Amino acid sequence: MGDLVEFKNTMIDNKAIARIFNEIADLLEIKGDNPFRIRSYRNAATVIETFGESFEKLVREGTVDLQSISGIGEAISGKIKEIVETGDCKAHRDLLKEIPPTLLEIMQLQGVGPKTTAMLWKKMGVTTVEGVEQLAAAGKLRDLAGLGEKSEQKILQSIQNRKKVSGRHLLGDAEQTAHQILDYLHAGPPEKKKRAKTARQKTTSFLAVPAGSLRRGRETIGDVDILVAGKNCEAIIDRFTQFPEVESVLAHGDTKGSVQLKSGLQIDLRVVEEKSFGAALQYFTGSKEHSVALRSRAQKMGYTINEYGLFKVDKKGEKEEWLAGRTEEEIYERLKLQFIPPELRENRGEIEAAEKRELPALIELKNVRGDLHMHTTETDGKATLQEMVEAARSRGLEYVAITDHTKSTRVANGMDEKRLESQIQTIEKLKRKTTGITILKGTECDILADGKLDLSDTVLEQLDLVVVSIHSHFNQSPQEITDRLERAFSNPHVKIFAHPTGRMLFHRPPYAVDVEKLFALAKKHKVCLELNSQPERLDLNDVHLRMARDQGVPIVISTDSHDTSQLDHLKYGVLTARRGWLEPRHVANTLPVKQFLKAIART
Ligand code: DGT
Ligand code: CA
Ligand code: CA
Ligand code: ZN
Repeated sequence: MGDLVEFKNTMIDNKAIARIFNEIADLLEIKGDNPFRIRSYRNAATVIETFGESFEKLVREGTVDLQSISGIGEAISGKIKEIVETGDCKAHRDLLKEIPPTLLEIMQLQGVGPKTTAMLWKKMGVTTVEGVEQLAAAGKLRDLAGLGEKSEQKILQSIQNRKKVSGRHLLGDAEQTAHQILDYLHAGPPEKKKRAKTARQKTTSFLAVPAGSLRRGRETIGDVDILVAGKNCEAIIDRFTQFPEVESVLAHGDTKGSVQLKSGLQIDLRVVEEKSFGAALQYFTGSKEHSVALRSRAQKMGYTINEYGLFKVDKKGEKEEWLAGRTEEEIYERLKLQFIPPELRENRGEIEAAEKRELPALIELKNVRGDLHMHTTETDGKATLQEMVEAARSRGLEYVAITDHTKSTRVANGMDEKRLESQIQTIEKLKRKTTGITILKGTECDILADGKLDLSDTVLEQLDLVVVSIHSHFNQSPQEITDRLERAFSNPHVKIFAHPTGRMLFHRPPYAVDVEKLFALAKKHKVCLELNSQPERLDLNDVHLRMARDQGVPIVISTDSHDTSQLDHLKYGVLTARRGWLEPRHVANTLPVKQFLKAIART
């Protein structure tokens, strides 16, 4: 939304003025205002944008009566002057107070006009593209007057296209793509050599691993870096450039290939000698900040490191002797450091900790025994209760909590007390038939604007696990949110606060939660904070997790799955937890179910 307000104190070109008028027209259309008035703003916008001279200049010089220009009436002329003089327009501002500005983004989607936007807002309470995406993905948009399934697909496509242009990519998307490419590379030789079986054996003799921000598990990825060591490397680069999803080949050399995929993601592949694979992996994993600090340590010790290895330096500062480089481990060892896991390599104190041999024993995927946040077809999930439980069991989880939405979240078909009680019965029945996994009866209960919970205590007390979250009134002040949380957390049934800051990567900033106060409240009331593993959430983030850890705030890692396949998102949560320096002991759902329930009990 930054582009709505960016032009204060700057030159106002015709385009900027036109944009304000177009937005006024958009907002009036959403409002259902007089069509003639809307038309006059649109006309004026076109006239201004295509006009030969700068309106700013015309206004400042004052020699031309703006109203003499065809398409510019009295009202518009006044507003042009106002915009040139103040950089802003009151009518525009007033409309933005009345109508959520994020609706303008919805209206820009293909297949969505002002009427649909208004309907989404007024009838369904949807104000963000993300909300539209959820509805469309759940097949709930098609029933909206006159839309149909085809338009729904078109809208979904348009939302996906929109994501591509943002420059960075979600960890989840990048990781999946990287794995597809690695599988593809390992599956065979380049197209031109058709010697399927024997060649397959040959090409398995190379090592290919992701490096860069992907290996460090950052929440967003600029480009994917892949490192390859082995023989027959030209063939590997050839095959790489022939990956079916490639849109264009950016570079194709002897030791390096670079491609842009149809999704917009760029992949760099580098081939290195086995002897320096560890050094190259260390170098291309980064981060740059970590590597800089590491290099300066090496220098002090009389070494130098680069992507080829660690070398001893003579008195003249020249490379003397190759000492290490085959593995990362031997490089860190030479530098008298504990091996530093990639997720910690951000120069946030890891080198100092490694020197003292005090690195955390980071949590691993296999440590997580339960998943405490997931949805079923009862609300906005795509899989049934049975399917979710079965999928969790087949992934080796020891327990799951079923946490469907509550009635205030109408877009997700949230449940009232009656429906939840009936789900409780269903779960009881399923529990009697199920072995090998413990099913916890839960809810993801909305915290209403004033901090009250969306369900009555009489039904909350029948549950094993009450997860609460904020899904509305995102624009409250920090104080209002603190008060809201204080009230919610004082309900003794509340055990977990889900996606605590509400941010959605590329979609929505966090609400104005005061994180320090949140941590204090969580500790005071013994409420666990969730690390939500959805790639677009990863909320709490790595920095917050580390603060929470240092302050002794209990954490759980959950997937918030809306489908069986999303149970695998747990790995993104664990990566983020590792970036937050978390050990198993900081994460309550690394405990077996009985101990877990005891640990989160509030009395
Ligand atoms: P990204 O792609 O923006 O998500 O972040 P990275 O960390 O993957 O950065 P990228 O792709 O530009 O480079 C991959 C790694 O290569 C980076 O983490 C460290 C290393 N690297 C790149 N440029 C430099 C450099 O100028 N100096 C040093 N020391 N390392 C570099
Ligand atoms: Ca990268
Ligand atoms: Ca790169
Ligand atoms: Zn949820």
